[in-house]
Amino acid sequence: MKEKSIDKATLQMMEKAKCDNVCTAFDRAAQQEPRCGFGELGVCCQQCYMGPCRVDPLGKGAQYGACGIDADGIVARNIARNTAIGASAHSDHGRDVAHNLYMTSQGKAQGYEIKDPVKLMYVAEELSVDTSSGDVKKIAAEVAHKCMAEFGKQEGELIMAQRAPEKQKERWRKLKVMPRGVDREIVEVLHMVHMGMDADYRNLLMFAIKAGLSDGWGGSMIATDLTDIQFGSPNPLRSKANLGVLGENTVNILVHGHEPTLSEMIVKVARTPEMKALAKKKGAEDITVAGICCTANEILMRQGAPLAGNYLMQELAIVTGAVESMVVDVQCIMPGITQVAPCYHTKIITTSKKARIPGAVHYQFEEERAVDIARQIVTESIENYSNRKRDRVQIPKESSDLIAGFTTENVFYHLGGKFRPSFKPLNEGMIQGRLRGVVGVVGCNNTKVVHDYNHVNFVKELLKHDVLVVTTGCSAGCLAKHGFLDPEGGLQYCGNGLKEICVAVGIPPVLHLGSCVDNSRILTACIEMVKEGGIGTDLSQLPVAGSAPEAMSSKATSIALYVAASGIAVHFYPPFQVHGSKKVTEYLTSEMEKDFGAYFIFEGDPKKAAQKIIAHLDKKREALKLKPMMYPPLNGETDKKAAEKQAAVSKS
Ligand code: NFS
Repeated sequence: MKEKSIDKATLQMMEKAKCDNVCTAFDRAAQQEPRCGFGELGVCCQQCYMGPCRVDPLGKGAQYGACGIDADGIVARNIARNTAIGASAHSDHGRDVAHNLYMTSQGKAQGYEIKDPVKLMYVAEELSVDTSSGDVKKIAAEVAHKCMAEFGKQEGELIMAQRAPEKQKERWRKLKVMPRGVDREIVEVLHMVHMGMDADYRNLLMFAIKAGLSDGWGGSMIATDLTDIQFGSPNPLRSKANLGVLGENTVNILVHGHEPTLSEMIVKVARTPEMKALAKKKGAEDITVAGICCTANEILMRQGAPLAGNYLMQELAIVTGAVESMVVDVQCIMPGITQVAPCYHTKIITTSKKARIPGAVHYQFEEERAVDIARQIVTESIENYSNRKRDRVQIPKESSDLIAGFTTENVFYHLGGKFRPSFKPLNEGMIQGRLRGVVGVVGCNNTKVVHDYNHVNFVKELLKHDVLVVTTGCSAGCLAKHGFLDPEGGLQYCGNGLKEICVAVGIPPVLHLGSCVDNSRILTACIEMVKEGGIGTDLSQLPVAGSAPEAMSSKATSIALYVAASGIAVHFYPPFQVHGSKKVTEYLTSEMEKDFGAYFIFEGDPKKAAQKIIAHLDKKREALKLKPMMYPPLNGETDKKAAEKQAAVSKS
């Protein structure tokens, strides 16, 4: 049987799960086969109780739903609804962070501080908040208020969308997709997909794009900026990734989900002498707090906490038998974890009123009592250490070194060198042909793809062709585990041009930019490239692209749409469920370029997908009349020869 993952630790835990008689997502997904073809193609409609209806894409059976909607309408409606769900998740996250900042400014949030007043001032000025008083709390309160108001704004344009280059904004205005307010656009799309509303696929797609843009240039951007202000902007730091970070003799607490508010506090509390002493008293050497999914990225980027695993490893982390508690907040949390946990001693602790799971203990998170709640959770986890069933423990050895903590602001600094912070070396690298371009590799794992396979093989192909990779989300988790975020380890995959830049600047060839809301950093980094000059005046002209090679969630749909609508071509796999409509598929994969300057590539083979992206970058380079690439790409069998040739060119 084909292996379901390329990650050794994951495979080892899958084997253990089998021995322990534990069912995981991999098993449950297999039980769902064969899937419904109508659903896969997106032509199943469940908008009203006359349904579910389905349209035969082969043209033999029914061509319309009971109400008369055709395949194009059904497909577009499903994508639009999916986008609204994804955009709402990111945006609600952003709203919660804004609320936390506000509570902190009022002195009502226990244990929180405002850690980056410099960024606070920068954002305040952008939001037209008066900063003359220099009063951090007062300014933070106003910034939080202004950001919260962006969600409910009914008219005008999102303030942060003004960061986009002029050409881009003009395009959005012309197409009437410039978002007014975040909630406004999401609700409008949800209204449109109600039965008996919009049946015009193109119109539906435009409104879905608008909701997506309200996520990328609204909810997500607010989440990133306010998290930086509140918890501190990340800076490059070292840490480790994979299940091997769990301690054989430490109390292991896993934080999982997305919002940084509680997890940051748990890390802080777990590092206090008081808690460490309690752990020792109970026979443990220390306390390990590690993360899963995007919570992992949040605490890694700012606190250097290790990353235990990505999305498809959440249950398998429990299977190690060495996890005292898994503390979850919102999004990407499989209800399956409470089915796995009873086989070991692990406590599943839910903390959000919006995400409760049967079988879990619930501690409602409240800013006012954040430290108390964190202390209670850490204490109970320590108490649970003595319940660990030693004969059921098996922790994989795998753990890779990594560097994380890059941001638009500090990448600036690193690429520019200490004394000349600018994006110039990056742009120059592309102009001179040392660097082909930059690709953001992001997103989830999906049981329909061999776990981590697409991320790894897609990135390998890009690096070989001198493409710098930036990464977020569970893709970052994957690339960290497989050694790409380690400056020494990552270099072995690079073409010589990229290698030269990485060595000169001292960065890995894959830069970890954070969680999925931090995809907004990719947008702001692109803006800086445009500002630096020489490679286009609009994001759609840049030799850049995005990819979610193992996409899973609705949030990925929203991200993909706002990235493409921002002029950045997107590879996405498994594909959007649109193939039941020729028109929708054609729009996304081709016609969209005329409107937005970018389009979608739905390709399952990671090597082929990378080659398509490389061809896209080359097309952009040609249009910009950039110099030809300095070095031939490293290729398969000829890798060694090409490397020698490149080394010779380098020397001369
Ligand atoms: Ni993004 Fe992050 Fe992971 Fe996918 Fe889920 S954790 S917000 S949605 S699965 S990358």
